[in-house]
Amino acid sequence: AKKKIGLLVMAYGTPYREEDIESYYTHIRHGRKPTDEMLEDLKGRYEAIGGISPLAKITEDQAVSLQNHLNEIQNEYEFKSYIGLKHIEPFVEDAVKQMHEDGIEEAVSIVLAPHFSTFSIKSYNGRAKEAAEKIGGPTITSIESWYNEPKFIQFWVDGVKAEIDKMTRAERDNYVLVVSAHSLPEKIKELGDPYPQQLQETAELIAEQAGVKHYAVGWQSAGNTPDPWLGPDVQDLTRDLYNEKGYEAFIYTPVGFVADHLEVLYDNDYECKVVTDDIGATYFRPEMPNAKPAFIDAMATVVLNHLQLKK
Ligand code: FEC
Repeated sequence: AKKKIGLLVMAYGTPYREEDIESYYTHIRHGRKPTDEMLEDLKGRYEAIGGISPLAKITEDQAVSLQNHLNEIQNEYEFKSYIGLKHIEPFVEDAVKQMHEDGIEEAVSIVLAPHFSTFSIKSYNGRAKEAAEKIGGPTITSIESWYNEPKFIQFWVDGVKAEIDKMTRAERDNYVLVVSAHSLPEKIKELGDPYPQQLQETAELIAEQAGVKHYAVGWQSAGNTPDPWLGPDVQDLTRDLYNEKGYEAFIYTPVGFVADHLEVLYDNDYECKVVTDDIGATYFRPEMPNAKPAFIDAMATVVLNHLQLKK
C-alpha cells in the first residue's frame, strides 16, 4: 500500500473580502494597526488591480495540482495537500492541526516562494515545526529553497523567450531583463542570509539560458518602515538603466513570486509600467507560474528530490 504523507503547502495569504484587509494588514505588521492613510492606500492598490487579489484561488489551484501531479508520477506515497498561510486563515498552525487530526504522521513542507530568507522560508517552516511539536505530530521535513531547480529556471527561460518573440527588431537589439524579488530589510545581510545571492544566481541562470545579453537584479515592494531595505528598487533601476544605456524595452521577471497577486499586478504591471511609459520604453512581463503544468512539475520534482525518490 502507498504510504500516506501530508503535503504542507505554505503561502503568504491574501484578504478574501474587503473587510479582511485591515486585520490582514495588521497581521503583516506584527499586530500594529495601520493608520487610516496606510489602510486607504492599500485598499486603493487592491482597487487598482480590479478588486481583491486572485492569490487565494491560485494558491488553492497550486496546492491541489501539486498533490494530484505528485500522486500521478510516483507510487510510493499518497500525498494529501494542506494549505497553511502566513497572514490569514487557514494559518500555518491551522493546517498542521488539521494534519494531526487527520492522522497524518509524516509530512513534507514547501513554501510557494523560491528563495531562502530568515524572514520568509525560515519563518514559515519554523512556525510549522513548532506547531507540530506542540501537538505531537506530524513529523515535518521542510524544503528550504528551490530557486535553482532546473525546471523552474526553464519555466522562466521559456517565458522570457516568448516575450523576446513579441519584440520589434529594434527592441530585440536593445532590451534589458530585470530580475527581481521582494525587498527585505538590509539587516538580513548581516545575518549572512543567502537571499540576495540566491536571487543573483537565479538571474544568471535565466539570462544565460535565455541568451539574454543585458540583465540587472532589482528589488521590489519594499515595506513602509524606517529601516533601510535592499535596493535598487525596480522603479529606480528602470530609470537608471534607461539613463545609462537607453534601452528601448524592459522585460520584468519577478522570480521571487509565483502567482498573479498584488505585488506583481500593481508593483510591476502598474508601477514599473508608469516608468517605462514615462521614458518611452516598452514594458514586457512573462506570465507568472500560477498552476501551469510546467511549474507544477518543477515543484513536484523538488518534492520528490527532497524525499529522495526518482521518477
Ligand atoms: O496579493 C495579495 O493580496 C498579497 C500579496 C503579497 C505577497 C507578498 C509577499 C512577500 N512579502 C514579503 C515581505 C514583506 C515585508 C513587509 C511586507 C508587507 C506587505 C504588505 C502587503 C503585502 N506585503 Fe509582503 N506580500 C504581499 C502583500 N511584505 C499588502 C503591507 C503593505 C505594504 O507595505 O505594501 C513589511 C512588513 C512591515 O511593515 O513590517 C517584510 C516577502 C514576500 C515574498 C515571499 C513570500 O511570498 O512569502 C519576503 C505575495
